[in-house]
Amino acid sequence: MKLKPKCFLHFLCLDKIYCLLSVRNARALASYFQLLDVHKNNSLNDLQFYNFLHYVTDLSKAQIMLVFDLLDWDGKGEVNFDEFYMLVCIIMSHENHLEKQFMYRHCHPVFELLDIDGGHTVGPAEFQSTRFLFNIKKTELSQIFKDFDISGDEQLNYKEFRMFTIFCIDRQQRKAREKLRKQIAKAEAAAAEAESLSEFSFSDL
Ligand SMILES: [Ca+2]
Ligand SMILES: [Ca+2]
Repeated sequence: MKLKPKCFLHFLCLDKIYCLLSVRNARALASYFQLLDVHKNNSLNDLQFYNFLHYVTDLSKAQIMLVFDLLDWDGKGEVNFDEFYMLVCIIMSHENHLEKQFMYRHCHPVFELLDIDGGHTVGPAEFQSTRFLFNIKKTELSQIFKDFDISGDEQLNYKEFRMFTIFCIDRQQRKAREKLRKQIAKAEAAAAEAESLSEFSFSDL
């Protein structure tokens, strides 16, 4: 999933810890939602929703309609502002490589979103069809179930899913620490090299 260039969402700023918009940005988004809501019933139907997502992302029609059905969990044929806001935060998280952070911070709503059949568990097929929302690689799926399906029913219940999100964040933080450590080591090596070079030129004079 990628945001198309020059669309309105590029002007919004997502909080990197909570993966939510500021009050000012949320107000701007509410005004944008009102512009899309041409029938003035505080919701978007599938056609309005499709045109919005088709305009701002590279998602296919099938993916857009799946997202619509996920958000419209009660089958009313409409998406209200709260659901729209959550979707925008998911898109922005994806765009900022914070999708795992979003899953961790908003674990329960995400779990409910991915539980397509409402059976209170997320199965491999549900993960497979929704993985584009949170950038979960196809090759990761079987490992996820191997590692976190403690009860062995080939489904993740909420506790198992929560453990998976904690693991994702932990792995992400470990990678970030490793990256920082490498950057510091590189900077120290460069500084040491510069120092030895300056010593060499002074002794040379
Ligand atoms: Ca399910
Ligand atoms: Ca399980």
